[in-house]
Amino acid sequence: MKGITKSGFPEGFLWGGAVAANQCEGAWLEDGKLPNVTDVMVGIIRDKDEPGLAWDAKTGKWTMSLYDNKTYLSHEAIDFYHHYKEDIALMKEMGFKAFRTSISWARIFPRGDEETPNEKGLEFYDRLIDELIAAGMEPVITLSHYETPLYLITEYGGWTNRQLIGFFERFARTVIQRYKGKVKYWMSFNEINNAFKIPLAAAGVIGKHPEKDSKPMDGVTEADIYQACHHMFVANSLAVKACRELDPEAKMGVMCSFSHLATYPLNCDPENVFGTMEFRRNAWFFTDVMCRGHYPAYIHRIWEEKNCGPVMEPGDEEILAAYTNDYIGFSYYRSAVYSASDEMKADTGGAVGVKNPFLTKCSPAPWCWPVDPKGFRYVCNELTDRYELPIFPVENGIGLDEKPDADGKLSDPDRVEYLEMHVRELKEAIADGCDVIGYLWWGPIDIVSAGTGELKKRYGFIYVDRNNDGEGTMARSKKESFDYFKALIESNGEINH
Ligand code: BGP
Repeated sequence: MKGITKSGFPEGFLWGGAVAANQCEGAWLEDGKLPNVTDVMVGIIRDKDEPGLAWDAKTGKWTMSLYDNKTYLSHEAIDFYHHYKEDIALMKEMGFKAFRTSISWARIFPRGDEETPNEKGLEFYDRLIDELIAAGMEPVITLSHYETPLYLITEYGGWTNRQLIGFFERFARTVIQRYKGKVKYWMSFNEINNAFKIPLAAAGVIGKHPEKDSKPMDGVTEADIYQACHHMFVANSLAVKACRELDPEAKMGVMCSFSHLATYPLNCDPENVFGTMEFRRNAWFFTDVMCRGHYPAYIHRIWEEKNCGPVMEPGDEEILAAYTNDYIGFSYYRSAVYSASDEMKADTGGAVGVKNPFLTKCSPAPWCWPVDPKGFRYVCNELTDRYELPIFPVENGIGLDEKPDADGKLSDPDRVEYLEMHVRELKEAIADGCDVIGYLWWGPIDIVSAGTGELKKRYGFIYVDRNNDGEGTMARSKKESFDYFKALIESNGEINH
């Protein structure tokens, strides 16, 4: 195969890591930034912690109202905003070829609806992106990693409001223009296909007609979510258009959570097989629209039967058709098993169904995400077969609860094993014919968990001294996996043991 080196990976393969602004930067109100949606959430998993929003009957609007008895670790996070140089130097030491983060929308347009950007916010990303390039890394940028500015939700009602398309387009054009020639890989919305699972974080959807004591998600309907998704699809296409016009060398990808695609039927009972197909369509739906440029046939029946189809304006479908994405970015953590007689649940890692007796390893309790490297190869192949586009796993990793020993050492063999097993399967996927751009480890430095808002769930090769109560020095130190990943990158993916 063209350009493949003896390790099985192509030349120029983008090894590296990924984070999100809201999970690492901290400085949540610094230099003009205003809150984004995840700033009022402890973690994004619904029903665990209510978002800090209260209904103000006088104004008839939601307002920020943080809970005194909850810790919002993301507000300071790991203070990447001030530590980025030190952190990038450590990634450079590991030999990273790429680093993914998001440009926090609310740093650039603090409310979201301004005409002109916040220069101080842009200056931070000027420094960050230049630092990455100087360290030899390709910056991979997500436009919104669950980061809709909160004002757009409280004042405009979020993505169900069509006006957000224009606000997002302005944001996309501003940063694409600014980082033209510097950023080659963009992605529009992180895990857009989590819109149904976590509608507030992933699709900025909020209840519209709450009663006095109602909670932010009360009254949210499927129709609201499809409407928000339609607006996000158009906004995504306009971001693709902006990219083609402003920086034709750059690529605009989608970003989906594709652990969902690794959902297997419990057995060959046709009910389970067909149910699995339908369940997987919840994930396919998003790339079907964004990569093929039209709504798939199967969605029309759902819209009709549930009366939940979105309102579209003339010209929308033409925009979707004309501007499809250039590559598929995705996260993969785990697989799931579908049984028609059991309810499927979900967490940030993917779907949660019946226990798979063939998967004997999982991440530690309470998270217990089953480890399934073959599922990774399966997803890569499925995506390639369906869309024939380059694919880019931009999140893969394992969260562990760990502390340095008395000598300050941190041994993490489970992380090394997880990494090795997934890289091995990725190599197979490349041999299968998948066009894989790179491999980005999720959270190469410990950050705040998206799902639960903890710091105790650590993904890093680099340990950060801060705990769930927010205590610690913020000092960074290397775990044993640091050297393993370094060696893996140095050899372009050669597995040594
Ligand atoms: C994905 C998100 C990330 C992330 C990761 C791990 O869903 O894109 O933001 O954090 O999952 O999830 P968690 O942090 O809940 O362990």
